Amino acid sequence: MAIIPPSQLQKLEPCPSGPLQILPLAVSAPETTSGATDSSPALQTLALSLTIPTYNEGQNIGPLVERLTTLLDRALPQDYELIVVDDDSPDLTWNTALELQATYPQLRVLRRQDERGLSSAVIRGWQVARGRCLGVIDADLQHPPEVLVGLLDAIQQGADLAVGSRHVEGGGVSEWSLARRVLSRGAQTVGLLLLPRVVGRVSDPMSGYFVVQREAIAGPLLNPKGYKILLEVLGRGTIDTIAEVGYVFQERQEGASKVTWRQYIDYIHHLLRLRLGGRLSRLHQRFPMQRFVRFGLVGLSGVVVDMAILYLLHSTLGLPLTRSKIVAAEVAIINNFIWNDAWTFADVSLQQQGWSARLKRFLKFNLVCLAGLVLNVLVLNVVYNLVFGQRWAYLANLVAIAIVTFWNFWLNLKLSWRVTQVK
Ligand SMILES: Nc1nc2c(ncn2[C@@H]2O[C@H](COP(=O)(O)OP(=O)(O)OP(=O)(O)O)[C@@H](O)[C@H]2O)c(=O)[nH]1
Ligand SMILES: [Mg+2]
Repeated sequence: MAIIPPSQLQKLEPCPSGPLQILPLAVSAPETTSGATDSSPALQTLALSLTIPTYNEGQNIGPLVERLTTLLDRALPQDYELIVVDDDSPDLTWNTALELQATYPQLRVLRRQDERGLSSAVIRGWQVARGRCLGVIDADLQHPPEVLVGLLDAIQQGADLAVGSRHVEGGGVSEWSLARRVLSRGAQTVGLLLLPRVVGRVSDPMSGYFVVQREAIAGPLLNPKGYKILLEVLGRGTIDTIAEVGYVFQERQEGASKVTWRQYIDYIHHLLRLRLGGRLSRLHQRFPMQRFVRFGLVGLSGVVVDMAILYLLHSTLGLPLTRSKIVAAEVAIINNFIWNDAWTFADVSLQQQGWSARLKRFLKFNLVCLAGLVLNVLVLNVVYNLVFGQRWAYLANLVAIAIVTFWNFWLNLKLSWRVTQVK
């Protein structure tokens, strides 16, 4: 492992944490809890801040920075910055970038150690940026740097967003296999179906090469998932005018791709999140999803207990079905209470410690479940006698348990475990 001198480490910029939100240039960034000087963009503004997300791009970063600075020194002399956001690459890309700073003072380097992921890396870069325009480019030279000039021109002519596109005139992909072309187009089609008003606004919504006016995305809380940061910008930003500039996606010369199947899953997740937007978060507020999942898992453990006891009493000891079921269900209720109290509603029980409080909770829980038990026995008998016939007691019991689980959850939620009530 290479030893990096402390003087080199000092050149790293602190990485922002907290909400993924871009601030307008006039507003100072909130002070960090560590008391570190914030990366307020108010100090000195620039025309462009270009973020370069990297992971193991040590061989590419030098040539990229050289090509970009040659172009930008002409287009925006002294008026731009390049921000490398490296996720602590094993090949020490961040250190390679730091070494470039001697030649390219407009280069800033962030080494992220607490977070991972392309989209959030881009936003972290924009959070320390001083640019009135914010851009992103891949580090692996697949995005031809020359196209940046066209993107900047489009912004200068009034576009809120200028996107490098493979699907307009002048655009394309160099040597993609048929499979990759199909996957890329397939992903776009899925996007069009799920989120037509966002994905349909540009010809290449999968592009990771674009420049956007800061004010078009300053404000809203960003919440990207995976690779497709452009979706987030289109979905949450205030973007009126969009320009597209064709570019040919080059073959990677050095380093390895980081694309895996995971990115496709993240992409669908991201689309759904944008699609459901406020509705999903409102649902989250109203419906305690995590508790429900835990309640369901505890319920499942209760099913095992219930089944085992029923088997023991009815099949092994030969007791009548109804009596066996009542005992089995009560043992399952006790099991469920213990787990729910210690896990599902642990936060509530912590506030009400002591045996008497616990006993009260148990009695309440039991009362609610008693209603469920009566229902359970009724359903079991109806299903057992009328639907499945004498041989299918366990299947009948499963159906009864499934129905009663819903009933129990609903009742417990409304009556006994309601957080507002017990708090
Ligand atoms: N900071 C950071 N950068 C990443 C991460 N994943 C990928 N990148 C960078 O994001 C850019 C795009 O990633 P690639 O793996 O090249 O993805 P791609 O260009 O869609 O696919 P290929 O054609 O296979 O290269 C590159 O500059 C990567 O180094 C990550 O988790 N964190
Ligand atoms: Mg690439």
